[in-house]
Amino acid sequence: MSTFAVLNPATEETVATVPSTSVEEADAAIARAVAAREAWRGVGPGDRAALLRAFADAVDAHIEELAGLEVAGSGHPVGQARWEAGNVRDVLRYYSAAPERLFGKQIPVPGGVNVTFQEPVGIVGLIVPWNFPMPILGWGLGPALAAGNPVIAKPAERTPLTAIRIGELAREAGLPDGVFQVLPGKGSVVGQRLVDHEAVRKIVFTGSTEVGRQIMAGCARQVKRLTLELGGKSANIVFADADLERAAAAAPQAVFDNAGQDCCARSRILVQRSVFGRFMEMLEPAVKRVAVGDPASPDTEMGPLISAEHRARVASFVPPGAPVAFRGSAPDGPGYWFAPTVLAPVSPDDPAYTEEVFGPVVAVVPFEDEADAVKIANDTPYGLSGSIWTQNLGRALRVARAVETGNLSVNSHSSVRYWTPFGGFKQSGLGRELGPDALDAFTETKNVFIATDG
Ligand code: TAP
Repeated sequence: MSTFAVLNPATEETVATVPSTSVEEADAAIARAVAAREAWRGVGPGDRAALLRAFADAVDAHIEELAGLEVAGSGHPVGQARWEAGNVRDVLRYYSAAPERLFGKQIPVPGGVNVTFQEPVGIVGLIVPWNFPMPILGWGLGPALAAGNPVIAKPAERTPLTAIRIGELAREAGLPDGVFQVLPGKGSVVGQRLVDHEAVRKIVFTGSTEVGRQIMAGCARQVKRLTLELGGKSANIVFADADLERAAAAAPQAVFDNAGQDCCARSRILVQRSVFGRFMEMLEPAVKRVAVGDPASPDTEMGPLISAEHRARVASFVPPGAPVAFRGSAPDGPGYWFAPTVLAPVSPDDPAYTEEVFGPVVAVVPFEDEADAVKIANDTPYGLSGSIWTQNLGRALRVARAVETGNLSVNSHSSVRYWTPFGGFKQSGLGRELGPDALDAFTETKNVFIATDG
């Protein structure tokens, strides 16, 4: 049996050794899910809701343990890791309300009536990246289970620990055998098998645009349903009339949260030229204040990067001679540390300006007017997120409509909530189902005509 060593990104020590699932083991898990499908679908809405609430309670009772696993296995600051575990609980509770509200329509037609049913789509494969192992798992798991589907999750090879524990908690909470299984292992083996196996009827993929393209092609071969959330290169647009102090204070969090390993990171800050100098003066102390260090300390705001390879990739965006305006700090010694880094002025063909860095590096760019800001913001193949800072509500709405991106915040750094939709434009994917309509993506509509004239 092959295994994978999970390393603590802050110490480089081995935290756990996890078996890598083989294709044969993946097939056996899919067979268990097939066996569980009818029984899970047949659990009455109220009972399914009660099981989801019991599952949420089990997660709630283990928040500290789950947070500890994420601190050790992913290097997330403990405050953030607690929030992430709580997010899984909250998502399960939110979707526990859905089974009892999952009903179709009745449509009068000549000679009878049509009725519709929202049927579970079938086995759902969740392929999860390493950057937010818990929330991204929960966002697929909650609506998929609520709609009556068995779920098989493939966590990222590097960060399987919390998913494995959440899988155990589901069993302890009473979810029947085969309804939720977690298969740690390689994307090219387990993930690919979920995409290729005919019994898996939907894939929820979050990850890189490159792998997303392959998954989309694989799903197309079997006309398999697909949720696709990919990369981003989002803009944080600061107009001259904004509350500059607030915008500058929030900008580090908007890009350095999770050490910049966030698809929604606002990794380009666009600042109106007339206030560029003042904004940079305010941004510098805010960046230097970011507390980078031991993820287990409650005061830490930013931890290490996930791996040595990833740190080398991030560092390649800041080569010798790069236009570093200023940097924050990071510990020395073991651990995959990288100090928050602000680049300016940046040329429009600099990879730090054009590509997703997925690390704590931000490019600050001046713009002239509203039209120029929109043009620069849209000058990317991605379209996931972004922020707009202005006191002018009309401008905020105009710019929000003009920026080709799925999740925007006005005068705030954050836009992702499980009870609101999560869009994706251009090569950032197809959008993610969150909010009250998420079950539409985990059910098929069945339409039945009943003749009343015979
Ligand atoms: P990927 O390399 O794309 O990996 C994502 C997941 O896919 C992992 O579980 C990976 O397994 C698996 N995988 C790899 N090859 C596969 C294949 N051929 N078939 C099926 N599954 C496969 O991305 P990453 O490095 O983990 O995450 C970083 C990227 O994800 C960034 O570009 C980021 O923007 C994006 N991301 C997007 C979002 C949203 S919400 N849009 C959220 C988080 C991350 P292994 O672990 O074995 O490689």
